[in-house]
Amino acid sequence: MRSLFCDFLKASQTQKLTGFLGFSPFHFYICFVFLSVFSMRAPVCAVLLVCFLNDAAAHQFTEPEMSAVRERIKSMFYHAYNSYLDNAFPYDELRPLTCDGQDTWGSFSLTLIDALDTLLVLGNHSEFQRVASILQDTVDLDIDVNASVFETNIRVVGGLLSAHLLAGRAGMKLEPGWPCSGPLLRMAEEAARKLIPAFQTPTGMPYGTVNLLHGVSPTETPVTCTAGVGTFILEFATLSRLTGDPTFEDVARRALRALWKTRSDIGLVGNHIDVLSKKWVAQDAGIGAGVDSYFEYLVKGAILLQDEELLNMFHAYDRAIQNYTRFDDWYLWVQMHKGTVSMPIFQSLEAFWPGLQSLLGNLDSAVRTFQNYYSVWRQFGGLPEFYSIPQGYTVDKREGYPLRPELIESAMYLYRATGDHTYLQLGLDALESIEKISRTPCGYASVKDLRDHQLDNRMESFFLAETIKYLYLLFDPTHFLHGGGLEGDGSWEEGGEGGQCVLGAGGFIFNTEAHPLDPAALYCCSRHTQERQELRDVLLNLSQPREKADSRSKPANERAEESAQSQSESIALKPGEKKTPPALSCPVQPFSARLSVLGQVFSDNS
Ligand code: DMJ
Repeated sequence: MRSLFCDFLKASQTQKLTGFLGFSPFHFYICFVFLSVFSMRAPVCAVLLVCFLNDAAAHQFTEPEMSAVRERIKSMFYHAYNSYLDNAFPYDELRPLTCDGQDTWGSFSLTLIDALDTLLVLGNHSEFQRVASILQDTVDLDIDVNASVFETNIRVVGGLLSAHLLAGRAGMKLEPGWPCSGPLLRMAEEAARKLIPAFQTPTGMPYGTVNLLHGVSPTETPVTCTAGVGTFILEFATLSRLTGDPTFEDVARRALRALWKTRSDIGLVGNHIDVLSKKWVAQDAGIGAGVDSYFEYLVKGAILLQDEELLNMFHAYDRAIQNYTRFDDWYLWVQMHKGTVSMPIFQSLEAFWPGLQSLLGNLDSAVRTFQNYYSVWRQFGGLPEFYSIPQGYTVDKREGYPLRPELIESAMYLYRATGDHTYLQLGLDALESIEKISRTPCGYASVKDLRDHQLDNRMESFFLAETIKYLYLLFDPTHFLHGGGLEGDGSWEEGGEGGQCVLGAGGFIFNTEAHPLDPAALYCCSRHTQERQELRDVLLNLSQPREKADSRSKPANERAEESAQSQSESIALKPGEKKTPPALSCPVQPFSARLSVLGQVFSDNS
């Protein structure tokens, strides 16, 4: 039956199914006939899907075809990017229908920060250098703006960190001590320091919003979404390990551990939590909006930091997720304490999950779930924000597609893992859809409604940071960001006076806004910090007054607590205050000065 049906479809196909709707009117007609005859929408459409997937996979892309697609992606990028610069900069975002700009998530030229590393991905070194220096000159974070702690972290801190780590490849002049110091790193650190007051709660879980000048407002709601609590470890640990200041990693870990302790008896977390009382305010458990990047960061944090604690947390959650929320390789929403289904819907944000599964090696499951999601894409030419699984259709008021990257991101990981050209076909489908539905003379507009292709006057910064980047990387399997030694020797050496760092050798970890982070740089700078710390301990021991030295004989846990307390008291800067670098924490001074302690200078060979 299945093969007969497939043959029938194939024979009747007059052209390849790469149109922006995926299904031609003929296929809708066939589906309709089968629905009427069998009244079994899901199985019939599954048969249709298998036919289409087989058909799509049948096409093998040649290198010239891939290269032509890469060129198309580049021109999409420049169409939007140039229009942002011409019509919207210095605002956060371009408004692609009215051809002007608006501030959305703050007032920090967000699109430019978010797009910076994409310039390097596309090979545009000179523009990367130009923009990096514009940002250093123009971005002011001392502003009276209420900003989302989560968004500022993933887009601003993440974007600047990634640009800092890629500055060497982009041919920028590097200061001594890079990658453990540098102007973009200092900007990222400044931005992150503005977020720290949000973490000063009794639980360690952060508020969702912070004023960049005044800290947390006394009237701020204590209710934060789960992702808003658990999506910091990648950026904050990177900052700590590069700069030698443990504050950032400490607060991110404290928040993660607090969240972990609030899971239900059946091992699930809900959607929104009160960060003061630890009470779950929204109790829907799932893998999509409000939660998604929490799980992503447990896995990627485990990889970036070689951290078993984070991986164990994820595995425990994953067991509960598979047990209670997974049905036919879809993931539903369930009540976090009872496991009963509360919303049988698929959300477009969930489409990152197959990519995450592939990082863990769960390929079979990843492929099946991807196929479910791809069927929705083909039904609409994009992923609606919410899709009702039983009804096989969009959900009221959630019909939009704001040009999100998640399905393309998963396609990139799955293509990397399987080599199956089905994923390239998805990429091409996505490109065609976006061109046909969203392109305006001024950029690319979010789709307000996928049913009639009405547009919204908004182009989110993640379109250039993520959607375009993942699309490009999907069609460039030997790009250095894929790691794996495909790019020559796969590594790139640089380093300050502390020694050479072999960068990029261990691949890259993308934060949830697609900003790549280099585990080798973290290792390299932590090594230098550790060496400096050991040296400092030796020197302090030699010169410390007796009673100070005595306090070191306290048990380790007491010392750790004291130091955590003094750190948490000192981490937030008062308005207008500038950070004084902790003694010997950064290798920015010349080597001999670095060893200047208590008035004595120890030279290289002393
Ligand atoms: C991005 O800002 C990030 O990927 C985030 O984790 C989820 N939402 C958008 C993209 O859809």
